[in-house]
Amino acid sequence: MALLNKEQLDYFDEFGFLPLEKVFDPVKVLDPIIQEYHGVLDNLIDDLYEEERISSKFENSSFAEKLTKVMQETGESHALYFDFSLPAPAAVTMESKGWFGPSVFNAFVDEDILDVVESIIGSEIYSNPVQHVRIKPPEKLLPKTDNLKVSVGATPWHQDQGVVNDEADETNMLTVWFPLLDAPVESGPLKVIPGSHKGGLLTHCGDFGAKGVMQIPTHLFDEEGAVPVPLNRGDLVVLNKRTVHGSLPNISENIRWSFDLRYNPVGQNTGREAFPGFVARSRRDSSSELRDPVEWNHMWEETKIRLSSVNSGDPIDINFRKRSDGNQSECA
Ligand SMILES: O=C(O)CCC(=O)C(=O)O
Ligand SMILES: [Fe+2]
Repeated sequence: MALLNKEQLDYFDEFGFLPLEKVFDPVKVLDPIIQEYHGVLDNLIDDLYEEERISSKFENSSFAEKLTKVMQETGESHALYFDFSLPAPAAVTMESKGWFGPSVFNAFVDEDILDVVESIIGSEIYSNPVQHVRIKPPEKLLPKTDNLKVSVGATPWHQDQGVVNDEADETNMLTVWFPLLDAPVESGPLKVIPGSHKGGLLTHCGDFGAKGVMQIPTHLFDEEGAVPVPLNRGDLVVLNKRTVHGSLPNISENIRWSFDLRYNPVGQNTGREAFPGFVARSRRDSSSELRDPVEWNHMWEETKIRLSSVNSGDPIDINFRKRSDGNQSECA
């Protein structure tokens, strides 16, 4: 993929999002990740089986079937086990799980993806540590617990600026979302409000609908204008940090599996400074680019050790997901 053209950049400026087809090679970028996650799921299954929390290891089942069974039998998504992140800093312990595998890292620094990012935020690109994998089984197969609804149900309306802390308010943060499996509308891809990035940061209400979930009340924007963004493997969508978005429910027969990554210009605040980012591309100083997946893995391991020791001693108040703005009277 080459750099974006003027028409594409104008579209992004006008609507605050830009879906792009066939940006990268899904066989090269996605298949190794899927392979890696088979191992992650099997490890989780071994752990849960040992703890007698599941009835079987589901050995002859597909990835999707195994994951669904695990969620059905435990009533939990185990989302953190798969995620390339850590819980909120105050909750990090040495037992915290996450997945920081080489194929995941390779996607973060994929040249085709970085070309798109460079077109929008420039050539000095920092990988922002606000990043998630989301694996959502068909809703009809899951127990209707709040816990599962929050972690693997449809994502409520928000702006990404509203879910990082306010130190990043001046940061030119770009969200990159792509599916690992084809994500048609019924599988629950993103939905966006075109042009909503022009209206500034809206109030995000805590515990709205479900506990711990930040969401923008629908009377603050034009929900009728929402458009779904179905994508196939190899496609991606980029979002402005103020574009109002969420995701649709997964009413399909298959899992809905996506990565959402964020990038900002080198030197700007990530909004989650307790977690490690890295230089993904620098035309000015290519020696500053991180290209070693093992080093990236170590950075997260060290973060876990550091935050665990803080938590087991004298807990400090780390600024995470904290915003002082927003008019809470709009949340009623
Ligand atoms: O994939 C989802 O359900 C939500 C993703 C999202 O909010 C994001 O990419 O910023
Ligand atoms: Fe988001």
